Amino acid sequence: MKPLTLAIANKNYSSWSMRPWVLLTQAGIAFEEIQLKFSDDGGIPGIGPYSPTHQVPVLIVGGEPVWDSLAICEAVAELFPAKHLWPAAARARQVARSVCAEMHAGFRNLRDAMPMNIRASLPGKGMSPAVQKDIDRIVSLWESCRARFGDEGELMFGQFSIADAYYAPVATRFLTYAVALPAAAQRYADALLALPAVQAWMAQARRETGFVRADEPYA
Ligand SMILES: N[C@@H](CCC(=O)N[C@@H](CS)C(=O)NCC(=O)O)C(=O)O
Repeated sequence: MKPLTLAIANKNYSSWSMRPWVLLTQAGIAFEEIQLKFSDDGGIPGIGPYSPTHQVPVLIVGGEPVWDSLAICEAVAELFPAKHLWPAAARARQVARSVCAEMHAGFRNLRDAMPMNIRASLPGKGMSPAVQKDIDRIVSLWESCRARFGDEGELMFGQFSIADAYYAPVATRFLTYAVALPAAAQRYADALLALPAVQAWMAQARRETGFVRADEPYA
């Protein structure tokens, strides 16, 4: 049995599950996956034994739960220091932590109006001035991280880091809702979406057939 087990929900809808799954997969860290399914109201039957919050994602490490996506990513970075999951340079690492915290705590308008729905095509749905403001801030942080820290690759801090895993579900939303981006932000979104782990998650999401009413405001 693998020492790490990650419990997630539907790959089509569960943006918080996507982050640590992409992190572990892209970094080549072996883990066992337990996939539970949302009920129509967005709850997760069967999550009780795994997660003290009754939410996904939850990572089981040596039989003990680590819950909440940001804590999971931090725990994985600490367990696998050789994978360099945060940028190496101190200032880049501080900014990477800030942009992850900003995602974790914010962008509520975007998250509410454009819920992740990888297999759907919903151009123009959900757009409003408040959502555009969230998008403008994301574009600005992507552009500034790329310009300042992105020399060594195509990703937010050059090489793959937790920040990319954190913004992968945003890039899938921009695809689903056909959000127009400036060129540099679009280049970053394309590089992010092209990561093998992101491609794998999206392919599996597209094969899912479960329809979750709570995540389908436009159906
Ligand atoms: N802050 C948490 C949010 C987790 C979260 O909202 N998960 C959703 C699925 S993406 C969930 O478990 N929903 C079920 C529920 O709240 O009953 C994290 O970052 O992991």
